[in-house]
Amino acid sequence: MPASFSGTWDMISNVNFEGYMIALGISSNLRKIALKLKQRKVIEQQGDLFIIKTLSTFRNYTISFKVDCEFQEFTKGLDNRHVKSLVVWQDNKLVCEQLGEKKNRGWAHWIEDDKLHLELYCEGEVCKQVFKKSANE
Ligand code: VL7
Repeated sequence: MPASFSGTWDMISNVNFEGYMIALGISSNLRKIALKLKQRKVIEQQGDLFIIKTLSTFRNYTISFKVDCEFQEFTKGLDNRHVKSLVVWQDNKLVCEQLGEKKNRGWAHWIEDDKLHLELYCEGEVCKQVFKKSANE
């Protein structure tokens, strides 16, 4: 069993978020705002059921899903696209494929050294984010 992802996680690093946003076609004005944000993940996990909230002072984004069950995702307030998403376990990694207009789009989450890791992929760009458990828990 992988470690639980549940909890409140604060961003400590964010590498190539700019490249990922360019691949998604985000405007330079919006990128400038988004780049400055310290994102927070609030994750509720019950077995293979997940709610993942990405929070910031500017915008919030929430998805919920069950591992191995395809779902329709609308990336509201992000790039505003409709994608068909599927999250699976690959060893201890939670891996999501987001099928749609953008090729090679998805993400992977895992826990390593008490930190939450996230890679976001889009059309050859990889953004790497790391989060630490919030001091409030
Ligand atoms: C979600 C943002 C950039 C537009 C606003 C930036 C607001 C805070 O897919 C993601 O996470 C997965 C895995 O944890 C769960 O949904 C990443 C944030 C990516 C993409 C687009 C900039 C405008 C950021 C919501």
